[in-house]
Amino acid sequence: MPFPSDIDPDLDVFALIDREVERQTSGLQLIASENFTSPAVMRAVGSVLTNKYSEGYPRKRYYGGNQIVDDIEQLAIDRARTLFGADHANVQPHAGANANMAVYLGLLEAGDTVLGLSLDHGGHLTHGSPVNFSGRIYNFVSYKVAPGDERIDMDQVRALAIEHRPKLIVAGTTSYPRRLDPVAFRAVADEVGALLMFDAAHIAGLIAGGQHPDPVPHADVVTFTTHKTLRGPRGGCVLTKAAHAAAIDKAMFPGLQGGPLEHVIAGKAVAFREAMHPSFKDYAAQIVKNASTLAGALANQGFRLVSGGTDIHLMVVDLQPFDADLTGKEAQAVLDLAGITLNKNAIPNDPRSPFVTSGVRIGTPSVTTQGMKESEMLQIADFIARALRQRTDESALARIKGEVAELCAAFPAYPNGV
Ligand code: DSN
Repeated sequence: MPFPSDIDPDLDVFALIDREVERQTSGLQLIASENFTSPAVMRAVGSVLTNKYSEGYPRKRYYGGNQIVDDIEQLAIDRARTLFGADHANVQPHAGANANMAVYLGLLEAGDTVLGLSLDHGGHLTHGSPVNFSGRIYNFVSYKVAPGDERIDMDQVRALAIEHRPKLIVAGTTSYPRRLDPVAFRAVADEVGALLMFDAAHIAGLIAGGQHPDPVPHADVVTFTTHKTLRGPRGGCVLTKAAHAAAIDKAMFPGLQGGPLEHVIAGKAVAFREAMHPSFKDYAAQIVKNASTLAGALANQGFRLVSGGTDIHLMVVDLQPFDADLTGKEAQAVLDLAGITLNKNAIPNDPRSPFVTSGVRIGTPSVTTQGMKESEMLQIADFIARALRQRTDESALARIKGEVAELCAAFPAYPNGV
């Protein structure tokens, strides 16, 4: 049977995609976990590989016809190992949450004790939140940032590890603006005989680009997503020491997932190759410089930076000193009207609920992909402050949206179209 030629209803989808292209490229994308992936990655992800079932692993599949898919997945594995210097890579996780789930399934028993950063202090749902499978199946104990400097306090991590004797320690964050110290986490894990998992979801691109201490030599397993600072397709990956390879592979399939998304795995292979290019080091360095400049400029506008600033790709901004009545929820909505996309975010010990919050999180991976540098960061801080000061003035917000669109037009994410 041919494909239907009367596809008018489906054209709605493509009209909506065109509108999303316009939204992404005419506004500022400041969500710290997002990026613009390359046309080459999108070509792989949009390929006929989506047609293929390939449960299993290269040369160990359950269905026929996987000769080429095997080569593609092996390429992705080899490139991940080379890029990060890892013993073993599993490139099948559909997402970062699946990568973390496979590690827990492979290395733990239900009820085992795990140490992780509290969600409201910058951790992830899968680091033991009570509403997530991780917090329901395992006995997570949370560490927090210190009340004074709002940084992870390794003395507290050590004290909790000695008190609770976890089987696994999770080092990793989603809204924490500072580097983590893999050596210090390894020392605590060794002292209490725990395994160490490093969740590098946000910072994988910074690690690949030499802008963050490398956790791979120190952690038993490193999980990450491929679509954030690494700039690949949406998905996850697990790197392991050789000793854990079989357990993690078995947990991923058949333990957790069915057929791998080979079109996405092909996109990961492309992205790993792109991240090996010498220009990726410059990209990672510029992300960090941009974040630092933007944080400084926002501080000059009267905002407070959680922990006093940033040394990675993101910052968490406390809105209270700028305007005590302004919530993260309102700031997100107002900035959307001005063509600036970011997300509300709890600050440590936030007096407001996670649905309202007193802060926002801002990241520079996307604008850096567009080629923006320090001087554009000063403009962005100015747009944000002006929009929030004039938040009840619709025409002022429309004016700023026009200025934002002008800036973005000068830095096209996809100069040759998508
Ligand atoms: N949703 C991701 C983030 O924004 O950090 C984490 O899963």
